[in-house]
Amino acid sequence: FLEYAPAPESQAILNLRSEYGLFIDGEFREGHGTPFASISPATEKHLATIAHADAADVDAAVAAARRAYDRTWSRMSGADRGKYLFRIARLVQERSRELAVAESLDNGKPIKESRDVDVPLVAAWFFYYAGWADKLDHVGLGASPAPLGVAAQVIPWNFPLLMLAWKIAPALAAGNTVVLKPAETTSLTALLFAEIVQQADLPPGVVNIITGAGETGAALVGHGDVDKVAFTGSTSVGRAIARSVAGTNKKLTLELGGKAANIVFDDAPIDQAIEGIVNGIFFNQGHVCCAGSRLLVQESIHDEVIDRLKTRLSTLRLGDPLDKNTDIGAINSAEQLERIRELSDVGEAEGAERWTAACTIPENGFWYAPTIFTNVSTSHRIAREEIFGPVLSVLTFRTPAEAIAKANNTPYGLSAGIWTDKGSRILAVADKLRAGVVWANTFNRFDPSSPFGGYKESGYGREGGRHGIAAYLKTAAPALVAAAPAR
Ligand code: TXE
Repeated sequence: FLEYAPAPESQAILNLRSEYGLFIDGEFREGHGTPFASISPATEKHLATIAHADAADVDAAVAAARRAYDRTWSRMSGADRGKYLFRIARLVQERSRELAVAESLDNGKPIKESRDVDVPLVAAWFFYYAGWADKLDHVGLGASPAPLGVAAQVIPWNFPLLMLAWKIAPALAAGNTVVLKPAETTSLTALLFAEIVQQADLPPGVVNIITGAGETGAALVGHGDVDKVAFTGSTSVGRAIARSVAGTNKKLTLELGGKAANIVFDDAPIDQAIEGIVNGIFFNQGHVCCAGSRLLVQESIHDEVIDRLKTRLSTLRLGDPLDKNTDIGAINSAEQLERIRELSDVGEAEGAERWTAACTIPENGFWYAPTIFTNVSTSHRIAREEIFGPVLSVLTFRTPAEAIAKANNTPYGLSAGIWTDKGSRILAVADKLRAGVVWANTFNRFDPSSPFGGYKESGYGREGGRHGIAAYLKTAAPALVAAAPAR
């Protein structure tokens, strides 16, 4: 079962195995559930068979993480934990080409994104948190902050490897052990990461990767011996997880959906803004929780911006994710394609005007051409619900106050963008936006030192920076202060 047998589809580029087991206690093993297929969304061809973890496998993974926590990882110095994380970061760099190809094959995203964005950021995240590990120890009065214990981590399919890094790097740096479940349509790179964990010689059980669908995730986050739950995914599953964790001692962070406003004022640097709007919503086919999916454009420049956007979108190349000239890759799954189609049809039925870029759609696979809706109002479903696809809803405003009111008129609050020439306006508007991240004259920029997370239905807790590591630590005991003797 676990023999190293390259799958025919990808053997020329990658040494993918044809079957992958669960990664528990430092080794790959069979799951008790029925294995499932991983397919390429661009071709619908079979990539590999993936093991399915049932409740007994979840138990075994959590037990392995607990043993590793008690016996090795929580007892190790921060400096030693840091060395392992640095080693992982370097191995990610060494295997970056292979990881990028696997990510594009399995997820459908363009290779220029997985190669230039996803994989480099994965390494950056491990380097950054490796640097934190020894800063948490200190000598002298007062306790060092303590890890929480075993972390259960469930991630989505839009940035499979990067979301893994966001979850695993801070958890390990802080001294926790982890059981992570990738999304069922994108398990491959998490399993390649498990190989890296072996190569880096991490003590068995520190990182466990279990694969499966929603029930596997539910069994993991509901497990009685888990101390921390971290989830990124849909708001509905986030709510179910919050309910299952309520009343337990588990700490919880949730990173959920978004409907970000990208606000363009009439004094904006227009060439830069057009690129920022395109990057904001069409990067990764719009499968981005912080995507700039609502364009709020000042009325006086609306027609010019829309004309220029249409011209720019007509130059985007849709197709083979492994072609380095591709701008728009495949939609991750048939289900997601259906959701995008349904909500876009609702947009038209509600009276918005649809424009679609003229692209040749490949015969097989799941594809959606870049689409813009104009004449959208704040009450339209396409202005309120996350489409999670390459679809932009355009609204207009006249004054900064109206822009702020419209931007905040959403159940979400993950991110926002402001385009203007005036620094004072950036500060004044950003201050009033109820969003966890506000980009000014840029969009979708990520850095491991910046905290990322949402207001309202976008979840709670922050990932990245010192806030991200604090989410995996018990509050440090107060330092002892010795009183001066009374005279
Ligand atoms: O997400 P799910 P789906 C949004 C986006 C998208 C929609 C549906 O709008 O169209 O959600 O996507 C695991 N207990 N986002 O259905 O179901 C699941 O196996 C524990 C936004 O794919 O939330 C997977 O690993 N885990 C988002 C992960 O949760 C459960 C990213 C995410 O799947 C579970 C993804 C359960 N009961 C979707 N049910 C973002 N914010 O980035 C499922 N899972």
